[in-house]
Formats: sequence, structure tokens, C-alpha cells
Amino acid sequence: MFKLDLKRLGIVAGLSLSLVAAGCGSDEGSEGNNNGDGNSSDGGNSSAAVGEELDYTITGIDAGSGVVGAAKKSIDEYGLEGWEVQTSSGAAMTQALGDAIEDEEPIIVTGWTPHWKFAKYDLKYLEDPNKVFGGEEKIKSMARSGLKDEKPNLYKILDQFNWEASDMESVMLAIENGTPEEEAAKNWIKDNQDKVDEWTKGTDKVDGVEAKIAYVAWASEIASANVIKAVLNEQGFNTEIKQLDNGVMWQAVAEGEADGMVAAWLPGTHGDLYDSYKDQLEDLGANLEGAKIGLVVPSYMEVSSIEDLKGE
Ligand code: PBE
Repeated sequence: MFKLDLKRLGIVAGLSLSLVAAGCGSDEGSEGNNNGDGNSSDGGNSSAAVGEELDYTITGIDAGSGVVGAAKKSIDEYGLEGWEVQTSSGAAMTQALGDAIEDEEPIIVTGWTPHWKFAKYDLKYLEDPNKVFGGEEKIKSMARSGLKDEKPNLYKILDQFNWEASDMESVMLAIENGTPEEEAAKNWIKDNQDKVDEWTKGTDKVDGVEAKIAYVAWASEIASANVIKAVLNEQGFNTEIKQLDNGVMWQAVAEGEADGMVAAWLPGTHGDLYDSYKDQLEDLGANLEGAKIGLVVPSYMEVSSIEDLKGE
């Protein structure tokens, strides 16, 4: 195919240039990636070349996640012919990211904030001029209908739950560094009792009332689910946090199988799910502001925009 040949030529040109550049002893400041011609001095991190090196693959997470949906949409919207999103899991994605960084190899992952990866690695979001990944997101809490009357104290705590991105990140980072999930949640609560007191303000303790909170196995939601569980249990609830696929989490709250969830990324990430279920659940508002999703790469990569992936 003509297109592929052009890409090959780009690689060859990139490689020969990289030999020249190696003689200069520096690849800093090369701006050779802005026209997608692959002629960058590192021979691997520039637009067309990066596609070849990555086998035109974006390292995704679970197929049901909003960020994978947006990544697939970005392939269409930016005309990234031949690119694919490989789905796996959040854990597999961060493993692949860590491995690539160890070898200073290129990688593109579906990423999000808050996430511990930004504390651990030097990363950047690829610019998204077409706003396929949306803008600033909020994480909202949702309750099943009827919860307010049936379990008013649970309803009120979910409604008052509110923290900062840095709070969530610190719990995520502790878990990533090996602290068991429940312990990381309890440690954060111990250090932030003033915040937690705001969430439980005006509620009464209960005696073993069951609370069922749905969540998804994303690092951010593992953190929030464990924190809310620990807070509820301190108030006397018998809390079960139930790990589900994204669509099933929404469905579980909508159909009343779960009492609620604190993992609704809106308006963009879970916008479709919200539209499907909004009449069957109660939106309790944001529990965290300043969230974001996008394509994330190590800072040493030269590509800066999703448009750069287009090649020729
Ligand atoms: N995430 C984390 C989720 C929402 C929370 C960005 C991976 C998603 O893409 O659906």
C-alpha cells in the first residue's frame, strides 16, 4: 500500500537521521515531528515513526470504560487509519506503561486524572484539539431511587461525600506502593478526619444496616470505594463494595441492586450511560472536581498532539 510505503520511507529517513544526530550527541530540541514526516532525530518518537514502533496500537484498559470509548472515537475523528485500541485492564495498562518507561520506549495509553501514574512517572497528555476526550470532568455520586426514604443516613453520607483530586491520588499512591486497599483508606481517614466529619454531618449512626456500593476496578475507583466503605462502616453500616463492569455498575444502581456509587465520570466519560439511566437514578452531584481523561504518553516522547499520530 502506498500509505505504508510512505511510512516505511519515513522510518528509514528517521533512522539515517538518527545516526547523524547521534554524532551530534543530542536529540534535544528536535522539532521534526510537527509535519508527521517521521524525520525526527530519535528515529522512533516522531509522528509516523511512532505508529510503526507501536504497531499502531494504543494501550487501553477495560472495553467498557469511557476512556477506551473515547480513544476509539478519536481514531475516527482524527483519521488515524490503521490505529487500534488494545483493551485489557487498568492494571495491565499501568504494567505496560511501567515496562515501556523502564526501557525508554514509546507507549500511548488511555489515561486519566486523578491517577498515581502522574506522581510516579513523568507523563503528558496528548493535546486533543477536537475535544474528543471532553474537557474538565467531575466525578459524581449516584443513588438508587428510593434510597433517601429507605436509608436516609446512607443517602446523606453519599450526598455529602466530597474530596479533592489530591486526596484520591494519595490513597491511590499508597495502594500502588503496596498498602492494602482497606488500610490505605483507613489511613487517609485518620489523617483527614475533618473532611470525613463533613460527610457524616447531620447523620445518625446505624446498627448494621446494609450498604451496597457498586464500583469498577479502576485504581481511582478502588480508592474511592474503599474510603466510602470505611467511612460507612465507622457509622455502623455493614458495607459491601461490589466490583462490576462499568455498564453493569450503572445498571445495578438504576435497577436498585446497588444502593449507589461514587464513580460517575461526567459530563463526557460516562455521558452515554448517564443518558440511558438518568431517569432511574438520583444524581447526588460531584464528589470530586478537576478530573480528566485522554491519551497519555511518557514526556520523553516527541509527539504532543493526537493529530501528530496521523502520519502522512
Ligand atoms: N476511567 C477512570 C473511567 C472512569 C474512571 C477514566 C478509567 C472510564 O474511562 O470510564
